Amino acid sequence: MHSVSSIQENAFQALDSFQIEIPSWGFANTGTRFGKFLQPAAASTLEEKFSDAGMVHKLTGITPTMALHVLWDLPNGLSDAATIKTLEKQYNIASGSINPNLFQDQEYKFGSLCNPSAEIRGKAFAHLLDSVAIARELGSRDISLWMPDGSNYPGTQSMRRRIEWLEEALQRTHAALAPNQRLLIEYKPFEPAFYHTDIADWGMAAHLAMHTGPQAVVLVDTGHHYAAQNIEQIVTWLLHLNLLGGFHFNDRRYADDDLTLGSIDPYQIFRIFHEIHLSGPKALLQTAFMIDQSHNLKGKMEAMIQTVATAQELWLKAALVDREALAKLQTSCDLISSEELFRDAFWTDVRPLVREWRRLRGLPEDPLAALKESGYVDRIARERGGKLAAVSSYA
Ligand code: LRH
Ligand code: MN
Ligand code: MN
Repeated sequence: MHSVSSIQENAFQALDSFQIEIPSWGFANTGTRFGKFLQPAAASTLEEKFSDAGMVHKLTGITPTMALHVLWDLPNGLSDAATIKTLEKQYNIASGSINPNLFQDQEYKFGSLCNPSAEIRGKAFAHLLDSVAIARELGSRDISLWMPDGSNYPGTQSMRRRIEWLEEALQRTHAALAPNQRLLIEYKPFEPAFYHTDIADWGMAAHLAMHTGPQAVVLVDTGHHYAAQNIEQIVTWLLHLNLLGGFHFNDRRYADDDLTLGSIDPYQIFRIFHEIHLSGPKALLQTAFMIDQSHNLKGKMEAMIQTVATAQELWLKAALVDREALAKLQTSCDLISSEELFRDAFWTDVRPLVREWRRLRGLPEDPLAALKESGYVDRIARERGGKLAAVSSYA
């Protein structure tokens, strides 16, 4: 049995080790392919996104970086980096992962890096190199690549040739990385392509990472799996192979729903976090925790804070698993006791511990309530008035 103070010590250590990156596009108006419901408080300029991210960090203390999407946030490429550096200082938020955008240009109708046209593949590759240069200029470690490439009808594309084009482009991108940079390869089974997707699952992404080079790793977006897939087992394999680069966290009921984290299945995130805790501090350093959600009904600020706080609570719950005791129970195949030990940690109400941790660090004990009291959302809603931001409906 552990004493109350050792539980608290363990808990605070776990909380001190946890940070999560917020996406710039989570503050903008997004929607589905059927349309967008505009929110008066949504951000439509880069400065507004930085301001919102700064507020989330001020209230939670664990979101020091914001992921940027090149086309949405740096429409002029590298020359926008100077503006970003000013905003970083002004709003106390650093640039996080840099996301190339290979899915909006009309030329990418039949693919980007896998397009049968050498000219279009070249254009997509040039965009990757620009993204690497932007990341370097902004001091970002990770270039986070997701491609929409695929096809809609059998027989219409050579899946084989597209693998070869992709392998080549990724290797050439790897050659441009600085020693401290990484290329994160994200997979997704379908959407926008509905017959085949060029990087459809973790096996393909793992192969590409291994083939590309030591600085290429896999990104797991929790929304990018078929229903019923065991995501924590995929995470375990990637950790075993030293190929886990990071996560895009969100929740879903059907497909890539991009709902707030834990709104549907918090136990799954707990199980994923348990595998990371099991792998130790080195795995944690190499694993980028990022949010990729786009909620078109909930308020942007509220939804972001909900997700950040939920991630923090689930991280802590998973830290509370007595891993030594669990290993012994697993070895003796004591099914009930091992499962109950696991479930006990999940069902522990960690909110008082998190509140105490926040209080000791001078943070609001309830960030959602603090947001409301601050009047921030009312103010930005008045000032911004629901302008439409340019964000794709794939998000
Ligand atoms: C694709 C995706 C990818 C994009 C983001 C906006 O579904 O998850 O990570 O960059 O959405
Ligand atoms: Mn994603
Ligand atoms: Mn997605």
